Amino acid sequence: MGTVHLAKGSLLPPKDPNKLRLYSMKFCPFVQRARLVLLAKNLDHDIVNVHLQNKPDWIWSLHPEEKVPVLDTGSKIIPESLNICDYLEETYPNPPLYPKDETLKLKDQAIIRNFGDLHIKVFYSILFNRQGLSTGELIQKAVPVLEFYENELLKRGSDFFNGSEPGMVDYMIWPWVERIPIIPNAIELYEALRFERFERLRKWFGLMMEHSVVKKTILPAERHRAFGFQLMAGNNIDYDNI
Ligand SMILES: N[C@@H](CCC(=O)N[C@@H](CS)C(=O)NCC(=O)O)C(=O)O
Repeated sequence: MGTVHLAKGSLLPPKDPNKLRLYSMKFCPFVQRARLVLLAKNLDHDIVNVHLQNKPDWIWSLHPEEKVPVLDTGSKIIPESLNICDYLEETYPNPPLYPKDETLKLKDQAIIRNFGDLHIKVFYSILFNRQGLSTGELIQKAVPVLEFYENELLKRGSDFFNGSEPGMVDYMIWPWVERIPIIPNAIELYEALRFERFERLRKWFGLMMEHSVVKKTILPAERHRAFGFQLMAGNNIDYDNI
């Protein structure tokens, strides 16, 4: 995916005016959101990877906090994953990733915001487990979140949150679900969570793993894990060789 991660001193590569450009980092879950939407809509784009530990000077002109993802449309520079995905949805409405009904669309947007504000934090608190919680205590943290999505699928009565194909909710939460296997005690967690009650979520996970769009962005758990180790160790991250 894309080029090597460009570091300080590297020049901004020339841009094809007819192509969208995504500024990226290979292991970033927020970037993955934007990639999923670009791929779902079959939009021609190029990818410029950025070395986030030794950032090139031009990153500042793209994002006020010097983060990725950023989308360059040719006429606009759009920072932040949700801004990018909503821009793509408005500008390239096919296939639609939100329900047509405005009330249902607002509900999906609320779910996505809540995922970002709360559930991502639960994910990282389980992943890093800085409080040294037991597997049982970690499960207590995970269950209400999983129940929320299980019940939502049940109420919607569909395989995906968006119906028979993934939509914005599916794509916006997927990158963190893909990273669940890197939780150190993921296997014990899976064992303990093998209840009937997450039947729909388990089916959703299997269908997402096999979906043609999602498959193009999936990285093996070993690579996510290797990235996580380098990040935690505070070493120079070898973005291009993980
Ligand atoms: N709220 C942002 C979060 C993006 C973000 O945190 N990106 C990370 C990489 S995964 C980043 O660029 N970090 C660089 C930094 O914090 O200096 C979004 O939704 O796009």
